[in-house]
Amino acid sequence: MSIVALYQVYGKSGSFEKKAEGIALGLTIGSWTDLPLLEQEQLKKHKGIVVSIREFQHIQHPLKTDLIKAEIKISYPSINFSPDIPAILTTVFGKLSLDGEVKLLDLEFSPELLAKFPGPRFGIESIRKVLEVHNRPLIMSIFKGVIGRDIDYLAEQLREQALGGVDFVKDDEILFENPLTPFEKRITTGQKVLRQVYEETGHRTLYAVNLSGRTSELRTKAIRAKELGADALLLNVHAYGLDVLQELVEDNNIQLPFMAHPAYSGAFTSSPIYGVASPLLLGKLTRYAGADFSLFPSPYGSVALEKTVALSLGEELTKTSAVKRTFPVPSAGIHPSLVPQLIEDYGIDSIINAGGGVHGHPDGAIGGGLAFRQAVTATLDGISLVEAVKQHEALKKAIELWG
Ligand code: 1AE
Repeated sequence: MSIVALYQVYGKSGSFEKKAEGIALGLTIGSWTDLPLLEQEQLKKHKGIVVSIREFQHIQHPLKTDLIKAEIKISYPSINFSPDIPAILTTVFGKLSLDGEVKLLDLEFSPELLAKFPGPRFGIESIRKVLEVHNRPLIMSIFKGVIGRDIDYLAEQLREQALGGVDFVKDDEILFENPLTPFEKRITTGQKVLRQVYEETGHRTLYAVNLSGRTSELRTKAIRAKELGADALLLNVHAYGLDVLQELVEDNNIQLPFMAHPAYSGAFTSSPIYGVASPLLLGKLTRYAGADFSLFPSPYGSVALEKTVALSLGEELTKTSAVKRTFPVPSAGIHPSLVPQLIEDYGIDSIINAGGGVHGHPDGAIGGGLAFRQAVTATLDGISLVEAVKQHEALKKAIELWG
């Protein structure tokens, strides 16, 4: 069992062997050549191994033009760490993350190590079965402007969103425990509203409620959510840590789908020279920790990721692996005109997620949801949105507004 880490570093051409060996030793046994032969033999199985070094002669440091980029691969024997994300991250990027211009790009888990991570409990296929929607991307909308509002306001907003035909509604990630819309009340009210809409229209919408509070409270709250009939839980995973998500996902008393929100992750991912690559943190590790959905900034919206990064993030969530697939949810600033691009980039096994793009519709959230549904149907039927607006009033108003 082992884990192989891929790092991006900068330096002078020819300097990377020394740097790589320093990392491999520094994060494992500390020193090597100074050790007596007997100790070398004893510690050999614990030593990090430099697997490869690749110099990019033509890619310079963004600020220091005399330095070039290199990628270094180092393998760490799993005898050094317990099979959990905190131990893995501390092994491969613990002190190293504090030590100059190094970015952790990827981690390759050996099959034996990956077997210790059950991944999502539900995954794309099971979520689709619950909704009985199999041949299109799902559509999600987000409560907006609900801080300081009471439960009746939330109920009305939920009803409007569901009537628009969205598949999921999620809490805003900034809606925490509060006296006006407490967690349990949101669940029971949400159930009632969504049951009514289902009875009236035959359309099923699920609601992901924000699981928040101190870490020590989360398990009890999640079990209560399950008892009350919650559909799914939203978690600000990167504020809590991935292992908190994994604990909750693996708990047999909870058994609810988990939606990972990317709030706070930019603190780790945004720098081009430091931190952790987005496809690793919001993609691979979020999937291995068990999220059924991972939200991330899309390449086109208001808080955009670079396109290649956002695409490889989606791939990490859906590519063949021993663990189930996680729904990619490219988000932020999404409106109906972006639907063809979203489907081209993420395929149908993805979720189209919008807050302002639903509520900002001239006909409110009902019109917003409907416009998204119409844009999806047209795109999958091979009809351009310019053509589709001739038939669909809600879509027409959305395109007039957002372009
Ligand atoms: C990247 C997360 C997006 C999110 O949570 C959110 O609230 C988006 O809102 P809109 O669609 O940008 O209004």
